[in-house]
Amino acid sequence: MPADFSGKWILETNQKFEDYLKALNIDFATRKIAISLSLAKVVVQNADEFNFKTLSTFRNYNLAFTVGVEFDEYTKGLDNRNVKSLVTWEGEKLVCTQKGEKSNRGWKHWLEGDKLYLELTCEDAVCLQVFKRKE
Ligand code: VL7
Repeated sequence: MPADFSGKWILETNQKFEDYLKALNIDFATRKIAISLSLAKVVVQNADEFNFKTLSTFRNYNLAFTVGVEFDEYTKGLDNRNVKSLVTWEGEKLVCTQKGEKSNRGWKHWLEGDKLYLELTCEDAVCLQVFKRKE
């Protein structure tokens, strides 16, 4: 049985998010808004099919994918880039590589206790977001 990420999650801590935003070339004003947001993640998981919604009062971002199937991702409302994305299981971690203009770009999700972890990487920036389950 793979890990089950399904549910609604609320951001609790967000380390080095601004470094990640800078690596994506997000402008100063947008960065200041972005780092002040309370983010929620809504995950629907059916076997290896996923739907991730990242929600905020400023912008939302939706991503649907199947593990092991490369797809074209347009990071609409984020840095607005086109990447080739592939999500795979590495043990109990869900690992995404986003091939495109930016090197070393991707993310990893895993569970620890009742928390959802998300590590976001771009170039030499690594952001760690920890979410708690919404009651
Ligand atoms: C990660 C980071 C922010 C520009 C707006 C800020 C609004 C809310 O890739 C992500 O999640 C994966 C893994 O869960 C699934 O798609 C999204 C959060 C956004 C990039 C870039 C700031 C502009 C943020 C949508």
